[in-house]
Amino acid sequence: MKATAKAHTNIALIKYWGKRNEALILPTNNSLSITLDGFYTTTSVEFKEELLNDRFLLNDTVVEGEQFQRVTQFLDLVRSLSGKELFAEVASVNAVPTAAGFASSASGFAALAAASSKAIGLNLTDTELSRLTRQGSGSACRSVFGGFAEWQKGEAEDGSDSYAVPIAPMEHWDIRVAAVVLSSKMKKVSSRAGMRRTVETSPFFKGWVDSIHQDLEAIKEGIHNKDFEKVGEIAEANCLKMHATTLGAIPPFTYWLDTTLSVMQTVQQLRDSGVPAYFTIDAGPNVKVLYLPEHEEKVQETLRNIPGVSDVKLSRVGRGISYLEDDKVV
Ligand code: 2P0
Repeated sequence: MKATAKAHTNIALIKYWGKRNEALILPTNNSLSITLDGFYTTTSVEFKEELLNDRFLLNDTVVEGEQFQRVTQFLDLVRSLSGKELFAEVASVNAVPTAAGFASSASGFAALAAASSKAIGLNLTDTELSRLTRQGSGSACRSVFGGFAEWQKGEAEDGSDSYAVPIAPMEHWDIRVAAVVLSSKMKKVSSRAGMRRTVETSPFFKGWVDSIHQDLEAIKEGIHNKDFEKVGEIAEANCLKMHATTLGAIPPFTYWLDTTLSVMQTVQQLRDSGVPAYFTIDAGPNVKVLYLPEHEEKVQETLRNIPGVSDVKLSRVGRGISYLEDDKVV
């Protein structure tokens, strides 16, 4: 009863920002992301008769507290789906530098969902796996798929129609993402708390939700036609709208640092000089820059030279879940 799965992080071009049901992790809006090959988590899960509790090792260190609780609560879902009351040993290795500002929860929960459901004998379709993964962490449901994926928010109160669907495979389009690392400090407002405060108090939240449909339709057309300028413009504007909602919250907050603005301005200057590049930012200060392969050298050099930038990590579009045996994909 053992399985190992590998899942990659993703970066949203249309952001998930706001829940309509916190317990089931149901969002207020659809979102769309690129799965990234550079950052991933590999997780092994083994269910054993003799265990009296779950155990969770992350990078060879035993994890307790809140992080452990989230893993064990997720395993409870897997146990109840399978009807088997067995505890598990979970070992994860993260190739997602926390400092790069990627949510390791996306690759983490996608790998955990895939490995645990396989180990316990559930034979899930990708849709079923995405729906299960969502209940660990919302953005993780998009990492079940490679390439470009959309999380459909669904309408049902039980979440049965809230899962990700593939929009285009990784081979469709070679676009690149540079993760610009500014700060490794823990953020003051977690994305969960930030979403909640925004939904409950920001007068801009309605405007955010109302604008999503148009952004989604346009970006899907842009992805289909490989129209980089169109995709970049929509992604950048969508990110700015998401961050604008936090300034209207009570109390107001922002994830940006002064260096975040420096990177944003540098990206705009790159564009003015004829290099198409666009930024997007998640619930943290670090900036992700979208660009095309032919501009990799120029983009990387420009970003590295910004004062306050500590690292720039490059990634291509990545694959969805894979299962491993003896380090080989099966
Ligand atoms: C996203 N973010 O679409 C957005 C953009 C942050 C900003 O998904 O509470 O860790 O586990 O569902 O998925 C971060 O939120 O939140 C996130 P939960 P998650 O990628």
